[in-house]
Amino acid sequence: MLLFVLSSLFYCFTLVLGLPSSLSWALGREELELPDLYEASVLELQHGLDNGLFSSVDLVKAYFARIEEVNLKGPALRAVLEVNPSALQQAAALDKERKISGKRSLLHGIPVLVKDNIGTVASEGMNTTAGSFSLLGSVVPEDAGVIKRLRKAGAIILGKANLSEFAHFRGNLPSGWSGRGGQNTNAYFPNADPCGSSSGSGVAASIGLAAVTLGSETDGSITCPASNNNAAGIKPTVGLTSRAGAVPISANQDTIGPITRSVSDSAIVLSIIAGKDPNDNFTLAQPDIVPDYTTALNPNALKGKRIGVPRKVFLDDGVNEPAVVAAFEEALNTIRTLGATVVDPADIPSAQEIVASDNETLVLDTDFKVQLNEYYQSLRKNPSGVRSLADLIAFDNAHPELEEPVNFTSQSELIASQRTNGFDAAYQQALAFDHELGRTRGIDAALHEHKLDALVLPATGFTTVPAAIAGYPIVTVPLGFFPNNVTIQSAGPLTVYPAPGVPFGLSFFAGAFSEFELVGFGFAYEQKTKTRLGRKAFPAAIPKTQLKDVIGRDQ
Ligand SMILES: *[C@@H]1O[C@H](CO)[C@@H](O)[C@H](O)[C@H]1NC(C)=O
Ligand SMILES: *[C@@H]1O[C@H](CO)[C@@H](O)[C@H](O)[C@H]1NC(C)=O
Ligand SMILES: *[C@@H]1O[C@H](CO)[C@@H](O)[C@H](O)[C@H]1NC(C)=O
Ligand SMILES: *[C@@H]1O[C@H](CO)[C@@H](O)[C@H](O)[C@H]1NC(C)=O
Ligand SMILES: *[C@@H]1O[C@H](CO)[C@@H](O)[C@H](O)[C@H]1NC(C)=O
Ligand SMILES: CC(=O)N[C@H]1CO[C@H](CO)[C@@H](O)[C@@H]1O
Repeated sequence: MLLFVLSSLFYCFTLVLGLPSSLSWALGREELELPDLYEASVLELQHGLDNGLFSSVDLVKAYFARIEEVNLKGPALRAVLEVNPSALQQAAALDKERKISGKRSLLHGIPVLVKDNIGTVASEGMNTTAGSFSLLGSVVPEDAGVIKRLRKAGAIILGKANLSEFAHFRGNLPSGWSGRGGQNTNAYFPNADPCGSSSGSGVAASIGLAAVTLGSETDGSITCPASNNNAAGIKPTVGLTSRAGAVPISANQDTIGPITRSVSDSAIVLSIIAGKDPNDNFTLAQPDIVPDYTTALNPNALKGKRIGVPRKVFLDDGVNEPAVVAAFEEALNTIRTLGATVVDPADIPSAQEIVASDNETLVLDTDFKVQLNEYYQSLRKNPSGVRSLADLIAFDNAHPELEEPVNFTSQSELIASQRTNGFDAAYQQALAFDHELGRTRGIDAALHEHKLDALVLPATGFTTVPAAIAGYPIVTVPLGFFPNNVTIQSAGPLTVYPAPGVPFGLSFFAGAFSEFELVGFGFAYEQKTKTRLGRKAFPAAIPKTQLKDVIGRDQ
């Protein structure tokens, strides 16, 4: 309301004085009217767009400039692989449409950065490579299912985010590294681990290099970068969002979801990308109606709920940083304050077996070979000549300067996957065990036994595994930051973790298609604590360009 009055006043003012808009922005009112892009929410951006304070063209220009400031220059975060050469043109068309017929959705004219394993048509000018030179210049048959939904909703694909190459399924490599993008790093401490595999999406969300981002998760790849980068993330139930057109690991575990600065923004994005897609038959098993997840954003959502703490294995053995443990115990008190009953402990019966089992490895190794071969075969064109997993291994070895620089040579996952024998009896057995361990004797059993609405754990450690093998959802929100005196440790040849000020998150998880409830729980906790606002990125990693710097300028 206040914003609206101010903006009307502003328009009277410019009209009367007839100042060119670039000048009037210099008069000091912008602080009152223009959102800070470090933190700006989708609703704030829509408010500004609807009221003509700025356009989507301005937004794209501002985000491009912010990427330019920190991606290769300054702290060289290497979060973004490519920006969309068609984005400004698309933004102009969407601005015009907004004026004529209003907005199509809450994502109309909103710039979205997507992980580079999510296919976008080459005619637009960007590649889809999962970070690998073996896919540079490849032509995908069509946009990925989630990209089709984003475009239909009026979103602008701003660019492609760096990632752990092949979503961390290449080998024993540090998170956030890809042949094409190099080592992506965290904005909260120089050279800190951004976590992966959706590292670029997490880092970009954390400092406002885009309005919102998409990542993908097979086991931890949305929730961990959300955790390390002070962001909110939703890892949807496998089959809620389409994987069609994404560079695969496993149809049994892959899922695409948002990483954003707030649960509200994630809920907005999920409401648009969720839904059935004939090109991904796992999506046909979802409920017929996609809920409007924004109606789950209730600060009292935890009231009267029962939230369980599966301490055995996942907390006891999985989390050893004192700062995380302390913040988690405090979070349990907050959850109680919000009216929930905390059931502690509420163990997952299969906990010990889950961490001891190699069933997941066998399933993923097998699925990856079959599906990656299919992916390469589906391409209209691939200049590298790579058409299979076997070709990929040979390509990497033949191009060490691109794909195997010193300290980044491992292809152990590719090689293990190449050795698998398809969907044989051992595979079927392993998949059945995974469902039993993750679902029936796992999350379902814990929920049922203790009459719970959800489970809660720090996002670190192996919290992601039960939900990964079950195909179940997780909502992650900021929990805290490592203290200034934490001992800095190595996380790879170029990265450190933990380190002072590096964030960590809190994960709520439950059964299939429980996103609506989990979004509510994450939102209630986020609104009560506002942890994200407790710390900012290190100064050099905070982009300086704001909307006032681009409005009314040609550049
Ligand atoms: C990505 O692909 C487009 C064409 O599809 C090409 O023009 C562009 O140069 C490529 N980007 C890079 C970084 O090579
Ligand atoms: C999806 O289709 C494939 C064949 O196209 C089939 O093998 C698979 O079982 C189907 N999966 C589901 C979940 O329906
Ligand atoms: C798969 O899980 C079952 C049940 O815990 C276990 O008995 C079996 O050894 C596991 N298989 C592998 C390959 O780890
Ligand atoms: C860091 O500081 C806190 C409180 O100021 C103290 O309790 C803790 O022992 C210190 N940790 C280290 C590793 O020095
Ligand atoms: C490789 O890693 C080692 C140890 O992490 C480091 O000492 C060395 O400088 C690295 N080499 C290069 C070329 O980065
Ligand atoms: C947008 C951008 O800065 N992309 C860069 C990502 O990193 C690669 C490798 O250093 C560069 O070639 C791109 O220009």
